[in-house]
Amino acid sequence: MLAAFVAAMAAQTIISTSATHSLIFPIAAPNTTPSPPLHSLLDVNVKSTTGQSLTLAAVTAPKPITVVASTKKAVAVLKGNSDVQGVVTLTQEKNDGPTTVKVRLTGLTPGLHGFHLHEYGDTTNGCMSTGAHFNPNSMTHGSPEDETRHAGDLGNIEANADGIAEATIIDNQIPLTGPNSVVGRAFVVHELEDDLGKGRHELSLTTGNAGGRIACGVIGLTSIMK
Ligand SMILES: [Cu+2]
Ligand SMILES: [Zn+2]
Repeated sequence: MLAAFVAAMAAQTIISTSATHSLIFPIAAPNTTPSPPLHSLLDVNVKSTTGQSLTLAAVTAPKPITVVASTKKAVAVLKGNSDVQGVVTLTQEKNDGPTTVKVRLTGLTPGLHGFHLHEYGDTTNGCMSTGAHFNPNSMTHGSPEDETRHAGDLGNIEANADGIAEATIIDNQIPLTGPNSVVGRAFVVHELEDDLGKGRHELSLTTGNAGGRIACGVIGLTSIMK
């Protein structure tokens, strides 16, 4: 009851320019439907005078609130100058937790293909303008299991005889929130296998010598209900 009262008082403070003062049902703001029963969730949408909306919620019942708001989900649709195409989804359930990446690509040549998260979500010049591997910690190229790696180094995906690659990758360096968020960056799938920094080629420590960029897609937020 106390929590509800505090919330109601807070709401009253904000809506006082547009609603009459009432200490009994101060939450009866103009755009709310009949007052919810006091034992249920109180969820009051309040329009402030500046037009911003604000949600106040309080629970008076003993049951705990289930917090789902921290889950983030994103998606990238990969295409390029080839028959390769597919969809990659990313889900991060906790702000500091790992991101689960689900990949499904078709049209590949059978075998291994380098799969990276590149720095920019810029496809003005096709996959070439997505920049280098996402590398916020100024590391050299490696495998996803290595301590020394680009954050965007996700290793290889393997296409079967039908050219289909399906993979689930769980990684700690590609969050959907915070300063190193990968939302707005891009996935790139390559023509060749990524040598994971061990190929002794001059490109091994920058790109894994994975060859051309055959498809890419920009990461954008999507509904967590999907
Ligand atoms: Cu790449
Ligand atoms: Zn790399």
